[in-house]
This record gives sequence, structure tokens and C-alpha cells, in this order.
Amino acid sequence: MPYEEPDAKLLVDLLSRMQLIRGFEERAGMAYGLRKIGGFCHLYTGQEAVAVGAISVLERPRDLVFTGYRDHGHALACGMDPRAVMAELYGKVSGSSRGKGGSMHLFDPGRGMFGGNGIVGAQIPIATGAALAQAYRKDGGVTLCFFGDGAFHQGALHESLNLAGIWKLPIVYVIENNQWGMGTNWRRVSSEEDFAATAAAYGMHGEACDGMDLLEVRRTVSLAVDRARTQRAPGLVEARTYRYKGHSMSDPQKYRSRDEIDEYRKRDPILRLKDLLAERGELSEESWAAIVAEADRAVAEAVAFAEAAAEPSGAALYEDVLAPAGPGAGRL
Ligand SMILES: Cc1ncc(C[n+]2csc(CCOP(=O)(O)OP(=O)(O)O)c2C)c(N)n1
Repeated sequence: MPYEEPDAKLLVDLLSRMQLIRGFEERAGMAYGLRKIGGFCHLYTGQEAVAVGAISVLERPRDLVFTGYRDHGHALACGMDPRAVMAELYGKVSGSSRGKGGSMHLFDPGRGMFGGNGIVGAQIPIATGAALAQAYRKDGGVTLCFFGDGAFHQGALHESLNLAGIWKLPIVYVIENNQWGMGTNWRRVSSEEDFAATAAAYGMHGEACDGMDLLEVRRTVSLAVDRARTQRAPGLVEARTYRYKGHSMSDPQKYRSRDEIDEYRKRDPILRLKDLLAERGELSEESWAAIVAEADRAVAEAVAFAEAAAEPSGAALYEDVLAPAGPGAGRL
């Protein structure tokens, strides 16, 4: 199917979603600083165009999304309620996993969001298995599996790519190359710098795109998803992006310079799309101000919701430890 460029209305929606993620992460970072959020917390700031652009081409809930611990952006791009996501970060009962998953384990199968994984690369074989289930059921669904440049070197990725290649699974692997795996630059640990080129070794299509450009991400992932859906041809997409914040909230960032961050901020994915729409006469200053105000309002509401919610009871520790058995117990 030929790719159709999104119309102005859809682009404004996607811009709004990126701004929601940006605002959400700002407030999550502040709440973490105030110790309202505990444990690990990895912000997605700077990478918004990847999750929003890629997920915007899916047909949910039949298409599935899997990701790692930097998952707030994917959850919001899947349409999860920001209140339930913030409450989950706070560890409250009204959170999406009743406060028992936290920042790294956001999950909402009704919206096709299958997590959120704390172990680097853990989602890759799980997503591959989900795509096998889709192929087995012939339900026309596609799986999108996100992971970082650090995860690319996990053995499980290469086993998964091989299986996806021989079984012709309807899956697209999206590498979010944000340049850094904690404090390690991706070039230092990658024998091949063109990640997409490695797809050929597994008999699949690979392509790189500018992860700071929502339109380019959307086009590249859309074509890959279409191939996966209609030809059962798995694909690999490398989105070259950048994270503005530290690896997690406790990262002094001694490994990179302020200049490097500023350089990428000049290519900011949100401002880039905003400016494009403004140049085309499809977004006025007032409409942009309204988008920012609405994102601020939704995030403030999410924070108030999380603050007001109760902590889980001690007894909740023993709930949901084993998955229920029987028909319909799991969607996969
Ligand atoms: C199997 C495993 N090894 C090591 C870690 C520790 N660790 C957490 S994040 C991370 C870096 C991963 O970087 P990348 O895949 O590029 O993702 P990013 O954080 O950039 O989104 C490491 C090594 C882990 N969580 N799991």
C-alpha cells in the first residue's frame, strides 16, 4: 500500500501528543526530585517523535507494542491515561498496574501496550513470541518492538531476529539509537555502525531514519509495518535520536558535554514539527499556545490524581502473583 502523508489535523494531534509527553516527563522529573516517585525513573525527553510517529501507524488493539524501561512516552503514545501512568509512577492503587509495576512496567493490553521491561532487551524475545502468536492466529496484527542502541548487542536480539526471519513474523524492531547506553557511547561498543544494515543478515528489510523528525519516523515505520502485515516480512528500523536528560534520575552525566546536548536541542522534534506546520500556515501561534496549555492542564490533572490516590495495602503484595488460568486468561 503506498504511504499517505498525514493531513494537518493528524499532524496537530501528533504534535499535541509529543507535547503531552514532554510536559509529563518534566513533571515526573520534578516529582522524583521531591521523592514522590521512588525506584528507577528514565525520562523520554527528546525521543518523543519515535514513539509518537511509530505508534501512530498502528491499528490498535490488534497491533501490539513492547518496549524497555524508558516507557512513559510509548504508554502515552498508545493512548494510556496520563493520570493512570502518573499514579503508577507514584506507586498508587489508581496506577495502571495498581502501583505494583512502577515507571518501568507500564502496561495496558486494551490499548496494545504490553510493557515496559526493566531488563535490557528482555522485551525482544517476548515481542517475537507475540508476533508468532499473531502469525499463528492469522489475525492480521503486527508487533512493534522498541529497544535502545545498548540492547542491540544482546544475544537475545540476534536469536529473535533469526527466528523472525525464518518464521516470517509480522514484527518490526525499532532501535531507538539515542547515542548513549548509560554512560557508554554507542560507537564504542558497536562493531557495525549501520544497525539497519545488519537486517540483511537475517533476511529482512532494514532502514534508518531521523528519529528527531516525526514525519520521517512515521513514513519509515509505516512502510515496514505494511510489509510486515501484508507480506509477513519482518523489518528493522533504526531511529537516530537523542535523550536530553540523564540515563535515569541519578545520572551526573559526566560522559557528555553541554554543547552536545544543546546541539541536539536545536533539532528538537517538537519544535521542528511545530515550525513546519506554522510555515505551511497550518498552525497559528494561538493554536500552539493552546496545545501547550492543554498539555500542562492534563499533566497537572495527572499529578493531582496521583497525589490524591491511596497507597496499595500490604495485603496487595500477595495479589496478582500468579496469572489466572483458564480460557481467556491472557490475550496472547
Ligand atoms: C540485562 C541487563 N544488563 C544491564 C542492565 C543495566 N542497564 C540498565 S539500562 C542500561 C543501558 C541500556 O541502554 P540502551 O539499550 O541504549 O537504552 P537507553 O537507556 O538508551 O534507552 C544498562 C546497561 C540491565 N538493566 N539489564
